[in-house]
Amino acid sequence: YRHNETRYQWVGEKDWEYITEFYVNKKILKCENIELNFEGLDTYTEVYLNNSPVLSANNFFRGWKVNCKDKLKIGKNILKVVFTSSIKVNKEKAGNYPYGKPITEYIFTRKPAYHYGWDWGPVYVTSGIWKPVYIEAWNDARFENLQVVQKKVDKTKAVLIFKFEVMSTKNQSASIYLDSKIIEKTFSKETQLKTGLNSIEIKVEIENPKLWWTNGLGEAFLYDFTGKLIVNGKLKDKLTERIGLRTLRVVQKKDEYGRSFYIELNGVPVFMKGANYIPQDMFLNRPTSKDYEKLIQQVVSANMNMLRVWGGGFYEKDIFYDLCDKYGILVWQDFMFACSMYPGDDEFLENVRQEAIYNVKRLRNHPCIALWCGNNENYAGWKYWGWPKMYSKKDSASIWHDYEKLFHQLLPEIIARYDSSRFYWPSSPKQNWGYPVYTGGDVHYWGVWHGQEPFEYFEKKENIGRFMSEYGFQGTPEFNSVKKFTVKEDWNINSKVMKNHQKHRIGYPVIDKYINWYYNLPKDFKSYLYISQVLQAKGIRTAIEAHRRAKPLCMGTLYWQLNDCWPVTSWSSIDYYGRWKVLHYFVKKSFTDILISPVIENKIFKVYIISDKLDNTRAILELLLKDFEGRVLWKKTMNVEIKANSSKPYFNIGVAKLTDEYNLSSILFEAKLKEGIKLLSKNFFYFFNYFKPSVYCYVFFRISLFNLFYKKYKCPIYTSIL
Ligand code: BMA
Repeated sequence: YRHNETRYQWVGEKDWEYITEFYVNKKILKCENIELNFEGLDTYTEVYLNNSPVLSANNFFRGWKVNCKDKLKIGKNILKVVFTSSIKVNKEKAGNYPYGKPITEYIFTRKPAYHYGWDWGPVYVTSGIWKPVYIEAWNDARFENLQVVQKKVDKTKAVLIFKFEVMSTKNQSASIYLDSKIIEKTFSKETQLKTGLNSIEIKVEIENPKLWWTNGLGEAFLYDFTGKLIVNGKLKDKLTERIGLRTLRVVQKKDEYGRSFYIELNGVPVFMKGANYIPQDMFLNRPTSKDYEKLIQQVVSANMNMLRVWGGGFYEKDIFYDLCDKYGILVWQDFMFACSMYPGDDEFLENVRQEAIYNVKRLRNHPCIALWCGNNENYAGWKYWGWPKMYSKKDSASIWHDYEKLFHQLLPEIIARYDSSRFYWPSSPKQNWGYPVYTGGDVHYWGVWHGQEPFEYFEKKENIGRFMSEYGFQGTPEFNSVKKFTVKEDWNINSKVMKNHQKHRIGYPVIDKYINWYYNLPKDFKSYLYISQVLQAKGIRTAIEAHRRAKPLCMGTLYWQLNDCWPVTSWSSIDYYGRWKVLHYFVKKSFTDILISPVIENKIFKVYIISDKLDNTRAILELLLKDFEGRVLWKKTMNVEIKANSSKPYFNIGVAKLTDEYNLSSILFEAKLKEGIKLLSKNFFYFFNYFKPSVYCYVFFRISLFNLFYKKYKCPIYTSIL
């Protein structure tokens, strides 16, 4: 609310103590094993049970279990949890950093990086218990984990191996039963458990299985399996797992454009349509299951099939992945490292190892997880943004060595061991804008916005890579949302409050510049909010359509960013309060499985049709030229057979020919695609307003400067400045 952020910084700078009391009865205390289970602690934590230390924790991203049987007593027990400010710890560690100044101080703490502030988020360095805490008491044996390995999956048969981990307190015989109501079968295994951890495998075969498909391609079918652990005729533990049967590969092979990078689902190349996802709040215990459900439904209704869980946030809660499984949304899952270079000492690496094992084991049975990715932009910063120049040659070699240990050794080893069928990708992006981007891997294209290039640059060949994992443009929240965190005196873009809720250094000036290029400067605050949203939508639609037209060269487009973690002017398409910006409506239209997309390429006006469907589609294409009074000046109707999974132009005409016959500045083009009476896609094209003269001058100036720098320093101007 308003500029509360500036008033509450002290909270993160202090240490905090949480104390509670709870009661334990005889029955619990008699159990062989009693564990205190913390699912999430933020972050440097000392735990005391009845005044005895029981746990020292140092990682937000994982759960902690401690045996506490000998510390408990019947009746009242006191639990004290003490948190040390991570700001203090970071400062201290930064002071001992062996290579001078670290790129950021948050690298020392395994906690969401965005808590320390981002270009769309405030600084709230939280401390506390962010997930449930409970006591678990058990006898004899229990399930520790289940991994379901899909050995073979096709239309005729699925062969699965259920790998149970069972903890036993003694040598004893046990049975495991596994059943699924859907296939109406029970599988079982008798086993001899040894004291400690045991592995038991059950093979399951399903004839003619129903496959799991992404949103738009079919049903995201899920099979429920229930496992039961029986010892001496008594049920000791029970678990349920939902499995989606699918094969998924990230295909990188040589082709006519370079090296591919696409998702192949159940043997079919699938174009990824989606967005980058950030945490839904600064305070992660706040979003409810309902909030998750609402957000993922908004993703589904915008025709998306992928989200990227970005590395500066956190490994999401189970419910997030459950919903993605249910609705057919694939997840590009980053490990939680972003925009920096991290330590590589043994203690740090061991901490990360435990975090990675914990999360990989927690998430690996979800069909929604498409791939694991090491980090966000750490490699880009090192390779393209000039970070090594901040250090001596020797130190930069050591920092890079630390990078390799973490992202080229530790994490891929963990994936190979715990989730071997999934693809590991060391860093997003592989390729950065300003360099040739189409040779392979994913691309973050920030020429528009950070590089202040016009929207038309989204369409340039050299800016479209094999998989566009980031690009974006800011828009403000709408007035109803702004009213929620402001009072009347704040209703000015330059007010203290509106500036506080804009975290990009030059956010508003950049928006102004683009408004000036494409529209006119708005007359008042409300109009500014409105036009900034229209502008954002126009820009991102240009990108999405260009990326989809470029299929199969480009096989994925994830704009930055889906959502917000507080009310702010940002790149999001849905604001903090869940309201759609104009962009989200445009995204929904631009992501339909069949899209008409008109464009001028090399002086030829072309009408593309892009289909993500797996079958050919017969449709009627209706093309119209209209003046601004709505009079039809020209009309053409054609029967078209749209090839499955393709992109190509179905109508071409030279721009010169059009100019001969029409005054292009006073007409518009309208294209409709119909299947019977059903409208599949509709789009407009304005020949005028392609851009204003001021933009031409600006672009000419930039390109000259760019070329000069490139020749001299062999890198783009932005990098040289950095
Ligand atoms: C991207 C992201 C974020 C950032 C966004 C907008 O590159 O990875 O770090 O918020 O740009 O600047």
